[in-house]
Amino acid sequence: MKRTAGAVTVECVRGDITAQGDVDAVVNAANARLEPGGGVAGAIHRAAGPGLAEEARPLGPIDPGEAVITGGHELPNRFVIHALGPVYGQDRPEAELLSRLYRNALALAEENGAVSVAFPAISTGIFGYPIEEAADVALRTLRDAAEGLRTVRLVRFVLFSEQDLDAHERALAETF
Ligand code: AR6
Repeated sequence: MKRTAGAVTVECVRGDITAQGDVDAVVNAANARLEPGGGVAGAIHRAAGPGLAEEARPLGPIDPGEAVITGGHELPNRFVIHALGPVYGQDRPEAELLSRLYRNALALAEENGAVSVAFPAISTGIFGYPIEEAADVALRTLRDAAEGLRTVRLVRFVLFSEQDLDAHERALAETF
């Protein structure tokens, strides 16, 4: 499913964040120390090879809502944006931190001239953020940021399950 806001296209697809060869930057659901972990981070570090952790580690630790950028190493993307989501029920206020993360990740993409960016459903796995709430925050933040984007022209949400895809498609339809 696709929608456009001005010059920016937003789409939701089901898939694997490590298999988005047509986008400039992929966003990693990182941990504070920017080390390989489970979930998205584990998959990204496995696909990128050990050079990614070597480049990322000295940039940490980061706080919830923050993001840093590295090269893509063996991934098919120029950049990986490592973003730390809030742990639901612990890092508060969750919605503000998650929204800040999306804004920071988009700002890094823009500073580096990325035209296309792919996001997983950050914080909704190990960090326990309810998928519907997280999808709302993500899509609303993007709608509010879209007008100010200068280089980014495509934002893709890559969802692992059909249920996560449904939640994002609903939020996309309501917001855009
Ligand atoms: N492609 C797209 N989505 C995926 C993939 C993939 N390859 N693998 C999992 N997902 P999570 P978090 C989905 O737990 O909640 C790590 O250990 C998954 O189904 O990766 O932000 C880090 O090191 C879920 O919907 O991220 C941190 O410590 C979503 O991606 C911590 O987990 C996010 O799940 C971060 O937790």
